[in-house]
Amino acid sequence: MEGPTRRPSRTVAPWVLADPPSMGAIFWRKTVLPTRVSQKDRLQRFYERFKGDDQVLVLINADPDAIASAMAVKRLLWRKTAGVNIASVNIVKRPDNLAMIRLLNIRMEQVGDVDPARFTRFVLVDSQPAHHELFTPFAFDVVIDHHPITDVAAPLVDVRPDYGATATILTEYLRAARIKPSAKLAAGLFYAIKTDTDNFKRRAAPEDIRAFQYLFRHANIPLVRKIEQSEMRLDFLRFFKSALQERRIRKGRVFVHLGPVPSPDILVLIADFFMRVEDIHWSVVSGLHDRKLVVILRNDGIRKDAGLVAKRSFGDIGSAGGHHSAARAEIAVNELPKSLDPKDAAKVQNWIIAALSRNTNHRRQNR
Ligand SMILES: [Mn+2]
Repeated sequence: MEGPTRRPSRTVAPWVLADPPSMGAIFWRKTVLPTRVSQKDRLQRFYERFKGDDQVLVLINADPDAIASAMAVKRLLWRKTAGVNIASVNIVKRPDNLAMIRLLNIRMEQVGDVDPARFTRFVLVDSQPAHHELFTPFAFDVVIDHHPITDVAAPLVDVRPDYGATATILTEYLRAARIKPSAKLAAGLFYAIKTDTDNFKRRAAPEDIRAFQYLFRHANIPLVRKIEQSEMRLDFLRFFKSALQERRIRKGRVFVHLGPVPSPDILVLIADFFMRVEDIHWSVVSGLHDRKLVVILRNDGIRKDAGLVAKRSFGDIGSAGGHHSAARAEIAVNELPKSLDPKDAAKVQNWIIAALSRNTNHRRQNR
């Protein structure tokens, strides 16, 4: 069986080489080693952007994918430049992200704390310059991302919107460079792909699956598990207690208003928690944070539209929107009706229930 499959490539190659050499090269590249060769080219173009005495600053909007991708850039440039620093435009607050930074020993600064004059090269990963105002002053040398492409001008732009994670792209760079990732770097990239694809429930490319399989072999999986399970902070637990005590349940809908909370993530965790109860098909958890009333909506996604409900109920006084099963509204406290005292939890709760019931009970009439 070997003969027939091998013979054509043997006969094709001399014919290609007999043609103009440039044509031959293209033919060879496109038919024989398309992904490999182009990834090698990408890696070469990446390395061409740096010199041995460069001080490199990698900028990110920190989330697991951005953090892991920045780690990979640092690894790619190890011993190839004078130094690589990572700076983020946001302050990391999510417990799982904090656990990732701590468990993987990631050194990261705030962009406001770094002196750009100290650096000679700038890299942006998992974002594009237009995504954040703090990115705009920088002249990036390299931009690697997987979000839909915007107007990007940089000597090397590698944006692949089909990919589920930037970590997948960086895994390909590492493999092209024949760098075996450390157990921690692999854990970071592995976790990044898991979160950005929502455990492959969101759109992903075959490349994401391939990178995932590869990283699994190298990653410290218990570390990944610990990061993943770090969704809570100890001080969050008392809000679970009051949520269980104060909850109101009406026809499979649970409502709870928690008053001031140290982070809106608490509301998300509790709203998701109530959805685990078999009889619950809507969960609405609200609280006050940063002079805003934050309302988190969850439902089972069966013939419901949380995004639409949020928009109709709160869209004219605040920002509101989301998907079919998950939505969020944020209303500045001074935009609330004057008659409503934001400190009166029971009144705020009633006001939220009234606003929502206009849009959930009579959906058909509202159409
Ligand atoms: Mn991403």
